[in-house]
Amino acid sequence: MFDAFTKVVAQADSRGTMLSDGEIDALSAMVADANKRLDSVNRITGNASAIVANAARGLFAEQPQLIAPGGNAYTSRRMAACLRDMEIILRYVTYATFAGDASVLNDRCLNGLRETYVALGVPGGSVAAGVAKMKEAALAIVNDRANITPGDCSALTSEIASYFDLAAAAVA
Ligand code: PEB
Repeated sequence: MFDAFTKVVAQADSRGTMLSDGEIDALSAMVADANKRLDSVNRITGNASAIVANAARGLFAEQPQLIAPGGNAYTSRRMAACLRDMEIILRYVTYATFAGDASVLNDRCLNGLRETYVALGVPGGSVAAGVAKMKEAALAIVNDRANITPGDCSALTSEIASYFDLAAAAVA
C-alpha cells in the first residue's frame, strides 16, 4: 500500500535516481492543498451512511428487479450484503483520497472483486451503477460551498472522481 509520497519514492528508487523537480513540485502542491483533501475526506466520511442509503435507494428505483423475488438484493440478508458492499467501496475511496493514491483501493478492495461477483451471481453492472450514484452524492457534498473557505477544488474533485470511476470500472 502506497501513499502519494511512498509511491514517488518507490518509483525513484526503482529508477535509481534522485527525486525529480517535477515530482517534488507535485508533492509540494499536494501539501499546500492538504486541508482541502482532509476536509473532503471528513465530509464524505461524516455523510457515508446517507451517501450509501441514497445511492442504494436510487439504484433500486432504477433497477427494481434487484429487490423483486429472485433479485440480488431480495431478502434482508442480500440487501444487507449489498449496502455493506457499497459502504466498503466508499470507505476505500476515502482511504485512497486521504493517501492521494489508489493502491489501497486497488489492492484491498477491487482486486478480485469482479471474480467474486461473477461467482456469487451479483450483477457487476448494477454495482457499478450504485458506485456512480455514490460518486455524484459524494462530489456534491465535497463541493458544497457552505461553511468552508472558498477555493479551487477542481483538481481534487477530479482525483476523487477517478477513484469512484476506478471502482465502477473494476466491477462493471
Ligand atoms: C465483496 N460481497 C459479497 C460477498 C463478498 C462481497 C466477499 C460474499 C460473502 C458475503 O455475502 O458476505 N467483501 C465485499 C467487498 C469486500 C469484501 C466489496 C472488499 C474488501 O471483503 N447485490 C445487489 C447489488 C449489489 C449486491 C447490485 C450494490 O443486488 C451485492 C450491491 N454482495 C451483494 C450481495 C451479496 C454480496 C456478497 C447481494 C450476497 C450474495 C448472495 O449471498 O447471494
